[in-house]
Amino acid sequence: MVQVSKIDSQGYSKLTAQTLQQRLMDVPNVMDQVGSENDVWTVREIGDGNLNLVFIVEGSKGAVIVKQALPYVRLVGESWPLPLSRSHFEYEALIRQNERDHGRVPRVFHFDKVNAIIVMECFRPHKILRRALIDGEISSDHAPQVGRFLARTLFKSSDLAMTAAEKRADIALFSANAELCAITEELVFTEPYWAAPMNRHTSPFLDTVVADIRSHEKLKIVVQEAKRRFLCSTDVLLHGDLHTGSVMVTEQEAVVIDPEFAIYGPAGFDIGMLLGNLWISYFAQGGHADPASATDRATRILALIEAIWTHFASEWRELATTFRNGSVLCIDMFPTSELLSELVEVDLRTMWDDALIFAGAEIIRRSLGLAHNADFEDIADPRKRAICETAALRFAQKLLLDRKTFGKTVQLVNAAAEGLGGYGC
Ligand code: SR1
Ligand code: MG
Repeated sequence: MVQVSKIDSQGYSKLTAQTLQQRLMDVPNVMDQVGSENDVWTVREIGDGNLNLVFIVEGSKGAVIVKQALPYVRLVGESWPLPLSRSHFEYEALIRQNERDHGRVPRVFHFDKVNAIIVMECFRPHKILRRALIDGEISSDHAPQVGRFLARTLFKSSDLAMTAAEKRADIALFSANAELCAITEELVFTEPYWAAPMNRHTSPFLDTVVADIRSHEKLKIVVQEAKRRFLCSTDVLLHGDLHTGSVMVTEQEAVVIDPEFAIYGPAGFDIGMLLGNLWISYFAQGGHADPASATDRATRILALIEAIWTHFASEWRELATTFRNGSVLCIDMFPTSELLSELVEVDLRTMWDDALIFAGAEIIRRSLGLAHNADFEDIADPRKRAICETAALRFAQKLLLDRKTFGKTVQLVNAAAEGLGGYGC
């Protein structure tokens, strides 16, 4: 059982590697995992994300991760304040995700709301999926796990699986995660499309493609319509920031972390974020490996994308047959129905089309907005990086503008990426 801290009334104070043991050693659930007060814990700050402090704490019994929200955006500094409440939304999302897809997210051992601290399961020897892909470690075993995670967490938070009362209460709870959503609204859907001060890109090589994107009215309208769906929809509970840095892997296992951007929204958003980041990785491979290895890795990333979608769709169909206990289309009303199967296929097509648009927007913002990805950033030679980024951006433009011409299947979309020769840089 999760224990809520006794020191709630003392107010927030920032953890350091030196103070952490003192602060947490009286929490029984933490001691159970790490070791008793007589132990000396080893504490290292390992956070390399944009927002929070993250410590790994090791003792005689084992290890935990201690994540603390800072009252500002770590990437930018104190000039950009950010509410500590994101820690609460992450905690609430982790609890729900663990119920909906057991074991696929870290277990929470302790949550301290005032200090915005979550003590959670440490996945070892996992590494961040983004880094694994950069290192050429691409495993097809991840596809069923990630595809099912998406289907289970999204479907089970939809009106097909929740009662209206439960869903309304949950929407109200997560609606307060407004500041984190504002980051997405600005950094994903708005700032990349004008010369916002915090934007950056590989200049001068990307100047032409960036200018093309910023002056393309039709493209900007597609993105604004997608932003509107992100703002208006309360379809399902999203992870909200499901990029390849939010997935940790071994060769056999993939787990999902960091749902602090959780919000109700369109199901295609999580799918599109993840696929967008996988396509980024695909286009970056030429910057990380010799042409033959890059081609091989890139082909395996496309296969991974295809398999994730296939597993997602098949699990969604399965849940739509067996888990329809919500306020809409409930099993009692439609025990079996061919019409219902058609409706499920319509839903899947909508999610797929949305996902392609969100993926396009994600690829664009990671190349010319504020928050970039190591996939491209770690390519030291700017000319080489720009070739990869340009191919990715051209593909993103096609996702936004021409996706209907690709055909409906993931294979055909992948073929459009391949046709651009993204891994030839
Ligand atoms: C200022 S935060 C930038 C990005 O980091 C997070 O992981 C989200 O992706 C956000 O957009
Ligand atoms: Mg994160």
